Amino acid sequence: MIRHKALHNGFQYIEITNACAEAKIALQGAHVFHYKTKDNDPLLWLSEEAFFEEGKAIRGGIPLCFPWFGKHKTDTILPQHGFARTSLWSLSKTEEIDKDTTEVQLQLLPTPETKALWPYDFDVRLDVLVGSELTMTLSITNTDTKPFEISLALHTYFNISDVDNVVVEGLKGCAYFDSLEDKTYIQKEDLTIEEEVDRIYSKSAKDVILQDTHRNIVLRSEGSNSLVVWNPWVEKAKQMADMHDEGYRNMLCLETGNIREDARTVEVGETHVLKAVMKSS
Ligand code: TA6
Repeated sequence: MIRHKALHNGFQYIEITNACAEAKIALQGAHVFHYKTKDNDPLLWLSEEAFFEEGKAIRGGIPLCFPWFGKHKTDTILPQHGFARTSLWSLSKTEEIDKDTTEVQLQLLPTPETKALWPYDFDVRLDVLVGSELTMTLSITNTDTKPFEISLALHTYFNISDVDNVVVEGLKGCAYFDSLEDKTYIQKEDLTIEEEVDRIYSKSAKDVILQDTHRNIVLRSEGSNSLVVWNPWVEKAKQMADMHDEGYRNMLCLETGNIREDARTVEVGETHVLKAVMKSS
């Protein structure tokens, strides 16, 4: 079932339920902010203080970072992580594939507001497959008359039992840029979180596994050679109005993307596809 819902302030979202799973997707940002299968805890973390207001990114779920990741390279007054996550997308397709699987597609096209921030024509689609896994396929087509460069990420907040309990497998031996130190290192062991972490790993398409006490979360990506790992830790969590002071304990961001040297140039008429498949196991 696919239902169109709105909060008291008119904030619109889609509610998906099928025999296997449920999800909620805000039209603003094509933002998946809830996903769970029948027999598991929610896969995605959502802040209890998240804003569900026009023009404000939702803290949690899967914010879409496009057409740039992080601060804009040259103009720091431009919105962090681009404009996709605070723009109103349209619902371009819905399909109940079978009793266990629902597909929806959302589309973002240029507006005067986006052109003022980024002077290019594009056709961006997000295909979301809700079933035993959550599949996110972000396709960026260059409909302009000149190439453009993009950096992007599926900025996924995963729901964890406690930050002390988790281990991230699949990054051992990978180089990473430490955004807190502006330095590059090699990951020597599987990753545990004992402080603020804000790193951009250069990695192959190999799966990343988030090991927790009661479950493992498997993240598979395609079209990406970079993965961000972020936990704001104590001080940053306190500074965020839309995150409880202790909220950092129950979330870890593992963000499939194309960032820094993995940024992509999309030629005229070409399409870049970034895909992530995530599930509890
Ligand atoms: O993905 C990591 C990061 O770039 C961090 O540096 C932090 O800024 C985080 O994104 C959240 O950004 P936001 O704009 O959503 O508060």
